[in-house]
Amino acid sequence: MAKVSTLSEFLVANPNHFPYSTSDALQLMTAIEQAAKQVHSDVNRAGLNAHILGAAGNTNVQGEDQQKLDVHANNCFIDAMRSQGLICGIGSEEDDHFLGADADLNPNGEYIVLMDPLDGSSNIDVNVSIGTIFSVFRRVSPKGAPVTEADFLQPGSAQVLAGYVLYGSSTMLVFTSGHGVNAFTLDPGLGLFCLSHAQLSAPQGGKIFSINEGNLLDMNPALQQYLHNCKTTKNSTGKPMSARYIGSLVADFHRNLLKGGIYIYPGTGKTPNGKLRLLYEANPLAFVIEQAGGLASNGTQRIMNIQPTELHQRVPLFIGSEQLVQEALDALKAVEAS
Ligand code: P6P
Repeated sequence: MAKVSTLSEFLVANPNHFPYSTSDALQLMTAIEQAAKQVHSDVNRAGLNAHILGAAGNTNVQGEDQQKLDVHANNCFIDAMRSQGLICGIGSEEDDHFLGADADLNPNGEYIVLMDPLDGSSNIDVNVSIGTIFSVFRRVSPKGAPVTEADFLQPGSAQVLAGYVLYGSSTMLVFTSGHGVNAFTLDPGLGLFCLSHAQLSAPQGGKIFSINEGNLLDMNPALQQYLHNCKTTKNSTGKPMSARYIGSLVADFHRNLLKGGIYIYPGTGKTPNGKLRLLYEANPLAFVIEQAGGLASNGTQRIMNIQPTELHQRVPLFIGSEQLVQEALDALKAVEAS
């Protein structure tokens, strides 16, 4: 039987995968792996430990009810990153402001991390897959100085590492450092993430579209027409497509990455910038999908070209197989041009 690569073995065997240093990559990914295993354990026992289920009784900066596991996962990832000493700053969905030396992060660290520690957490109590999304940049402020907002407001094209953990029927860690996308599945017996999908490539096309159509009537008429066409023969597949919507971004994204498909969370009349966040949801998944041969856009421009202006800014998201995303963007453009 072929030798299975653990995450650490993979990083050591591919020193060119991390432009700065393999030891940095090992330390960063070890921190992420360590926290992911802890969250995996807690998520899988959540049903048995009622005290960690349910709402934490407060809301995050987005005005969303924080789940107890949200807060717990946030603390797990912050603690793991703090212990590595490479990270000078963390921006998290669960924290209003970015964290630096005030959270005992190392001012001499050379990297900042942005994360959604537990995306889709409202699904925890109904046992639906959830995920962690992470994005890593080199700092732009001087080493040793306090971390600054500019360190976090970099375009997605400057990411050095990004990926997600999917807590589903199995727990998977999927990441890219700009040299393709590799997926590692947790072997609970070994307590190690092992390479299960090497150099993942997203199918060019697909027959799945993933969107919450509850907001349909408040969407751009061109998008409404595109979605109607998805249900007829008037789309690139030549037949009605399949609607799949888990309501957990990482799960919907991962299915489309493997099987082909498009996920859309558009702007609407009420929420012109949609719901998803640029820095710790759209950017990291855009890096992954582009490295797998797909596309990620806000409807008019490449997600990773967007110059961020604030930590928690939202952005419309069209992401997935190249042909399907391009078809949706063309449909939007066609109406604009007419
Ligand atoms: P809606 C979960 O809250 C999340 O951020 C994503 O994981 C998910 O895709 C989306 O929101 C679901 O939002 O409005 O369809 O319930």
